[in-house]
Amino acid sequence: TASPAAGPGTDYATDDPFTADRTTWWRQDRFGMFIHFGAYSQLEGEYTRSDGTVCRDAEWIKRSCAIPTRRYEDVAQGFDPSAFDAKAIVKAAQDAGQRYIVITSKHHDGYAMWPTRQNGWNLRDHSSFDRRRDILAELKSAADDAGIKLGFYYSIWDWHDPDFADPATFPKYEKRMYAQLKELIDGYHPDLLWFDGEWDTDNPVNRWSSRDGERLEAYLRGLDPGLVINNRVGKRRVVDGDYGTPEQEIPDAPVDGQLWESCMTLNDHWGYARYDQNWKSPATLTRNLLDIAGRGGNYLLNVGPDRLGRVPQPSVDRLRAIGSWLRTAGQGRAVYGAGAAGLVAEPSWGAVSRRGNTLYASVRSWPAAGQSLHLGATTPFRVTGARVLGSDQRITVTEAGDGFDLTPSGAAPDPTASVIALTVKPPA
Ligand code: JFZ
Repeated sequence: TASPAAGPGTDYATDDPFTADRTTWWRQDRFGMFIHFGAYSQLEGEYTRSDGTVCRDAEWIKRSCAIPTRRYEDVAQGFDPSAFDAKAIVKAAQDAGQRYIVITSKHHDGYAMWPTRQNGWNLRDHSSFDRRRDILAELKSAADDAGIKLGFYYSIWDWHDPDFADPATFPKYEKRMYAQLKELIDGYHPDLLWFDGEWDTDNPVNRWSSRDGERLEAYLRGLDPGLVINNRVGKRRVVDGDYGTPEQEIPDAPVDGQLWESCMTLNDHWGYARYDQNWKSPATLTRNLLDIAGRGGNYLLNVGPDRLGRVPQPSVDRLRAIGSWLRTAGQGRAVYGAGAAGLVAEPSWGAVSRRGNTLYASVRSWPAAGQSLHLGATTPFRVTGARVLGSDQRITVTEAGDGFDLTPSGAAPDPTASVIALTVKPPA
């Protein structure tokens, strides 16, 4: 059984990593919704060439299917996401337990999803959509009503603007990009900007330099010092922006000295692809969130609305399943406001996060009756209490080898992952 509570002394609650700065909400919220939606959504992942053959891809379809610009512009002209329902999207995020939303304001195809004044290549001026509507404004208002933060993805790389490709005119492109970002900040007051397309490319050559990134970040901070910005604003992976966007889908350990966020898809595409039904299971998605939280990261999980703006039902169902896990028996405490556990080695049977003096061990392989879970300590600590969320069974804690054995008295209350909350104290 748990050892008796120790007397006063230092405790882990005082080493709370959540010192206040502009990233505080983001570090605590842990879980967000990514939305890939743009002119490419009109094709729903399939382009039929003039010879009748079909080429498939999602938000990269113009590039990977070599769609001539004029054809792609025709596609965009027919784009009419009349069923886009900001309230329904925000509700889907809320049902999932997602506390922020990041939507593509402009992807690599350069198409702006708001009525930008910098060019006509946007959802109001080049579409069949109701000219009075502005989906970013609708989303901002619905998110505000729900207390959900809103961020904008913005691609630096631009396939459409002719000034992008030519070094002589690149400064003109850059000026328009600055102006677009100012429109977004002044007009929609985003909480976060998620840059992309900063990398070296050909066709068109991407000349974005680390100095360009530094200059842009300083400009944005001048407009709104509270903005959270990802590191792809520049080319210096660790120092640019507020957090990293790891290339591995989920890093296998906490990342030293850098906040990070894994963005992932629910199926195999970011943008809508009608043929892609390779959905990840709710258990996998929930466990990904737990692994990420236990390694101190955030999870940005993507939906791709169809040509009318509707989030696919399989996405909504999976999001709801994750949210239902989080709402069960306070299991969300293993995620929100919790971070990398420290103190312990990541076990093979699950993930461990910590908030202050509480370790949350999320167990996906619950031991058979009489068997135990080993928790290896990387630094000495004591365990003064242990319980299973959503169950009144007892957990026997015994010191064993480099740590503790945890022996439950009953079955797993949750088949996806059951959370053992351990109260821990530094050694007396
Ligand atoms: C980029 C985009 O090209 C893609 O369409 C999508 O929007 C995604 C979220 O971001 O793709 C990337 C960018 C960076 C890496 C991988 C895919 N990376 O750093 O490994």
